[in-house]
Amino acid sequence: MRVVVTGGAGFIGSHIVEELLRRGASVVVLDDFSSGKEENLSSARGPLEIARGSICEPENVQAAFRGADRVIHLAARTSVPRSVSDPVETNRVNIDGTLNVLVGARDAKVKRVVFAASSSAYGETPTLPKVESMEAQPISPYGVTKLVGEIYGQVFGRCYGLENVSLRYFNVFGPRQDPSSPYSGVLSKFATALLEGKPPVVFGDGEQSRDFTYVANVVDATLRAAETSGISGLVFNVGTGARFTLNQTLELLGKISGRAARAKYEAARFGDILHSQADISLAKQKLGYIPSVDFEEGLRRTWEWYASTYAKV
Ligand code: UD2
Repeated sequence: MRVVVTGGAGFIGSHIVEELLRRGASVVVLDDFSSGKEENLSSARGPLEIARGSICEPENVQAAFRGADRVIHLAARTSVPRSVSDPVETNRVNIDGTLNVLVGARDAKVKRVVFAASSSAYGETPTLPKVESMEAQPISPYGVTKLVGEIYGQVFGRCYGLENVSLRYFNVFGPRQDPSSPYSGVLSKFATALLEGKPPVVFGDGEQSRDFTYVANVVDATLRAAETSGISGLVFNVGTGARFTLNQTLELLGKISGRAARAKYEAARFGDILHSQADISLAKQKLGYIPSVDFEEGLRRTWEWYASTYAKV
C-alpha cells in the first residue's frame, strides 16, 4: 500500500506517517515545509519518500501521487486568526490547493482521499455536543475553506467516482505541536509557559471549554477512515466527546507538572467560540473509533514531551 500524506512533516501529519510506516505502508510526504519540519520525521522508520513542494503547484501533486493507493490530505494554513487577517492566502492554499489534490488524486486513480476538515465548520451554533447533521455555520475564513474542502470532496465523488472521507478534527494536541506562533494551540502555549517559569496567558475568564483530542486518537481515526469500506462521502467528527475548560486544564497541568500554573488573565480573543464538544457516535458506529487516550493521559504525555524537548534549549 502506497499512501501520500500531504502536510506529512507537520504536527499531526508526522504522527500519521509514523503509524503508516509501522503498519507496513510505503509513504510519500508532500510538504512545502512552511510550517512542517524535517525533525518531525526524524524518528520515522521505513520506506519514506519526501517530496518538497506546495500543493498549490499541480506538477508537485501529480508527481507525488503517481502509483498512490490513498491520499491523506492535511496540508493547509491551519490558523483561524491568521485566516481573518489574510483570507486570500488561506483560501489559496486550503481551497485552490485542495482542488489540485482532488484533481491529482482523480487523475492518478487514487482509491480514496481522506481530508482533514475542522470543527470550525460548526461556528457559533450553541448546541452541544456538535453532531455532523447540524447545519454548518463557519464564522472564520478558515472555517469556510475547511467546509468547502468537504463539499469539494463529495462533489468529486459524484462527478468522478473519487472516494472521499472528511474528518472534522477537534482541538488536536500532543508532542510536536509548535508553540512558537501567537496562534499556536493553547496547550502548547501553556506547557512552554510553565517550562519557562512564566504564567500561562488565558484569554477571557478561562471558563471556555474545548474537546481537546490527543493526537494518537486522531491518527487512529484517520487510518480507520482510510481503510473502512462503504463510507465514501461521509463527514465524521473526530474528538473525544468530552470537554474541559481552560481553568480545569491548567489545574490538571499544574498537578501533572508539579509547577505553579497560575494564569494571567487577558481580554478574550476576538472571534473565539465559547464551548466545543464533539458527538462521536457516527465515528464509533461506522469506523469503530474509540478514543484510547483520555485527556489527562494525553496531557501527561504531552507535558513529558515538552519537558524533555524544550528543557534542553
Ligand atoms: C482550534 C484549532 C483551529 C480550528 C478551531 C475550530 C488549534 C491550534 N486550532 O481553534 O484549527 O480547528 O479549533 O474551532 O487547534 N487561548 C488562551 N491562551 C493562549 C492561546 C489560546 O487562553 O495562549 C484560548 C483561546 O482564546 C481559545 C482557547 O484557548 O479560547 C483555544 O484556543 P486554540 O487557539 O488552541 O484553539 P481554537 O479553539 O481557537
